Amino acid sequence: MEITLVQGDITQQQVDAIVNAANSSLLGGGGVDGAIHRKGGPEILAECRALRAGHYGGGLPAGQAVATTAGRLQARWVVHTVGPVYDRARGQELAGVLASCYRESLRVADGLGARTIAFPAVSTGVYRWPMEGAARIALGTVREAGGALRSIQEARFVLFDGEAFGVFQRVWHELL
Ligand code: AR6
Repeated sequence: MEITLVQGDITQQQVDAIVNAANSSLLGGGGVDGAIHRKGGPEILAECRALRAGHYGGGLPAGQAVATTAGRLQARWVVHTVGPVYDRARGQELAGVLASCYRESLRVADGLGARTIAFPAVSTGVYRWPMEGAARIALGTVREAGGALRSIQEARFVLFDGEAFGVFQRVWHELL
């Protein structure tokens, strides 16, 4: 599996699966979540509501992932995951939850047969996770999980601005 880094808008990516930095309600929000629902249309929200009415009555717990249609987006699926809200006092424990977001998203997308997947920098916006630490967890976890996947050939990190892109590039070169 190849890991690639690009700067851009995740909703514009031509990939099989797009990962959404959602919240437990699965009912939408700002940031990546807002953009995905806005551009993907109401079909995504309809499937999210159905998930809430069924298996995820209490919401999607942080660190887990679940797939829906991607509606009008070019992708086939949106994989919703819920990152942890940053709290320095619980850094170690929450790092495990953030790593789980990436592992679980890969597992769900791989199970669907996705060959390409795009990730945002989960938890680094509204949830305030510092970019560098988040990049280490994201890149390290995806690299480690890559070996056990069957169908995913490319995991693409899509960073919204130049600063985040620069941090991910630097961390990736340090990990190599
Ligand atoms: N494409 C790629 N990256 C983006 C885009 C985009 N279109 N838009 C923002 N980012 P956030 P979180 C970057 O806040 O921190 C929502 O309200 C952004 O610059 O989307 O996990 C949910 O409903 C940042 O670096 O997700 C939750 O309530 C990164 O994506 C909550 O926010 C993640 O920012 C989740 O917060």
